[in-house]
Amino acid sequence: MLNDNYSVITQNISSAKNIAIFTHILPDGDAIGSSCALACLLQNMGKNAKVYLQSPIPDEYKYFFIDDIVAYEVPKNLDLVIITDCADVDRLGNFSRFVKNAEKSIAIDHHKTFVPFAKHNFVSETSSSASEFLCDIFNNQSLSLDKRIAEFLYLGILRDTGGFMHDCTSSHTLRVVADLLDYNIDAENINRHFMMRTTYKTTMLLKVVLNNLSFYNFGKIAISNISKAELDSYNALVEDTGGIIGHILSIDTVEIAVLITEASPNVHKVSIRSKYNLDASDVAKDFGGGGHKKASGCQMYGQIQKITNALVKAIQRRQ
Ligand SMILES: [Mn+2]
Repeated sequence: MLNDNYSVITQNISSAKNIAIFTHILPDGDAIGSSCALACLLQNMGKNAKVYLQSPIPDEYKYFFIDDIVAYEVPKNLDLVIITDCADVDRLGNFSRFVKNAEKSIAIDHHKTFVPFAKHNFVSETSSSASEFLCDIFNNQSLSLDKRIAEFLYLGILRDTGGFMHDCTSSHTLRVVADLLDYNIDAENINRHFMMRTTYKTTMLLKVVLNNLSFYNFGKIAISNISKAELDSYNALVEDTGGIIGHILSIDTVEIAVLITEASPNVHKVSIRSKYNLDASDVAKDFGGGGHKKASGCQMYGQIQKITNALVKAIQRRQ
């Protein structure tokens, strides 16, 4: 059931000793930030609490010391399971069974698509991030933070708001962030490490993308691609293209940006971004994909030129 009585959370915590924290598979900054902040807070309260992940933590999060709060083997005899930043039970992957079997479980989330799956479910759709929502819960229950907890919460809010730029950033978000800054967190270095950093491979792929870039409709539509051979020449994976499409969309005339990446021969991962009113998910749906109004994707098969032409036509039809 859905709940806004946060004392249920503290009551469950105070009667538990061994607590496991889970988050969604392929964890992002908010998943890591919210779950690690909670683990630190619970450890400060003398609890035996850790975040359990089912795949190795992505390298970038090793910026933080996490060895004492992140583990991979879920212990038996858990008293309580808490799940952060997870919109539904499927996003827990293999760990969903631990939630189903748990006597006590609490989900804390911020997604509009949240489907209750724990014994107690807390969701705040107006929060930018699970991390922002956790700040509110900690405040409401007078739980004390420290610098380390504040840095994890800051990371979560920073990443889910795209550096306080997405429209999920409210005045309340910024007030919460102001309170976190009072813990003397190293915001400058966290910003640099998590928002302004790229890799050699990604930079080389950006070079390819700019080389292959073409424009349609007087510069409103921009499309580029990376072939499998080009990926291979830099020993790069599809994941290494992260952030590149943002460069295309940032061009002043461009309203719709498309990046086609050949993941394996003739299998293309298509990313679509929209700046204004054209619904990127509508275009993706034409090709069996989906997503949001401003960011969507689909998978397409065949020759790059045919795929490009089909995408341009699908976009032009909606202009
Ligand atoms: Mn989130």
